[in-house]
Amino acid sequence: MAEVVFILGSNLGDRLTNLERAISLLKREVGKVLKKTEIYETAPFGVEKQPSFLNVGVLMETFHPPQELLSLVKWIEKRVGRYPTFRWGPRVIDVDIATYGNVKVDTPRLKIPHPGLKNRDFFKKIYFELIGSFPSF
Ligand code: PH2
Ligand code: MG
Ligand code: MG
Repeated sequence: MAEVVFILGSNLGDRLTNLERAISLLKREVGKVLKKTEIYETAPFGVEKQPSFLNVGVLMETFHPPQELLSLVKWIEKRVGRYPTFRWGPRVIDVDIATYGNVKVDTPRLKIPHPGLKNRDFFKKIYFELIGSFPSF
């Protein structure tokens, strides 16, 4: 069993509903929710000319190993209505695996801890709210 930090984002369509649908699918497919953060409205990172995001963090426990978890997450994003755009572009829903216990993963498909934990203030803030300390990697 591992504790996973998910960071979800949405900046297209009904952002709040998109986040809620993703969280309810995470509950159904991934495991128990241990903690949720406030929902934050955040300025777009990377590509600035796009609508602002709603972001939220969820701490969960899961038995799924990382790569399997990623496949589940991609399926959930599709179910919520995600369609392809471009890197850092607008999206209906984004479910990022920020951390997975103390496990490190470095494959082309999946990087854990999520690289965004280094340079995105809202990632750090959400992580802090869930874990009580700032990421040390
Ligand atoms: N996600 C991105 C790109 N930029 N900006 C904010 N504020 N929130 C996000 O979740 C976000 C972003 C790509 O995943
Ligand atoms: Mg992302
Ligand atoms: Mg993503």
